Amino acid sequence: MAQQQTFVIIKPGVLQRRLVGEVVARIERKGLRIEAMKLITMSRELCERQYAEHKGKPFYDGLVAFMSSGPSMPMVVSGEEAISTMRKLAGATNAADAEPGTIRGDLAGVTQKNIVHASDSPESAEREIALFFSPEELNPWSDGNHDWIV
Ligand code: FUP
Repeated sequence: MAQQQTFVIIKPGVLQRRLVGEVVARIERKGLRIEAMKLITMSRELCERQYAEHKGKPFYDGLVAFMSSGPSMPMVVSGEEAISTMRKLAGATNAADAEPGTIRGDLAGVTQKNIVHASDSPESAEREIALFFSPEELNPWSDGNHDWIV
């Protein structure tokens, strides 16, 4: 089992719904490590770079408008198999398909506003982390000799 870094965005609307703690708590309870986090309002240009793969799709314009509509919280999250673990915690993209028990299943009613982004591959994670964070903003840490995580 490999240690990985993944990239997460707590999307616009989560602050307004006072759900940041709820989302962060789920990431922490799983034993993942938050190694970078900030609060920003994404520019349209940053959204376009983040979601370049979706350019031309029917939901693209709405997605860019939504993601730049208010404050969001990009994060770097690390841990064992962090990429797939974080995708499972997030749940299915489509709000109606997301299973109860997942972040989207419990908190998202609308697909466009589906609470969190989580990278889908090591290549995406690397690209997205570099897009949002400088190397100095990353804070790697370990649990040392304390085996807190079961
Ligand atoms: P995910 O990897 O789960 O974030 O999903 P995608 O990369 O396929 O989609 C990115 C974002 O586009 C989703 F989080 C929400 C939005 N989207 C829609 O609004 N409608 C769709 O049909 C698909 C995606």
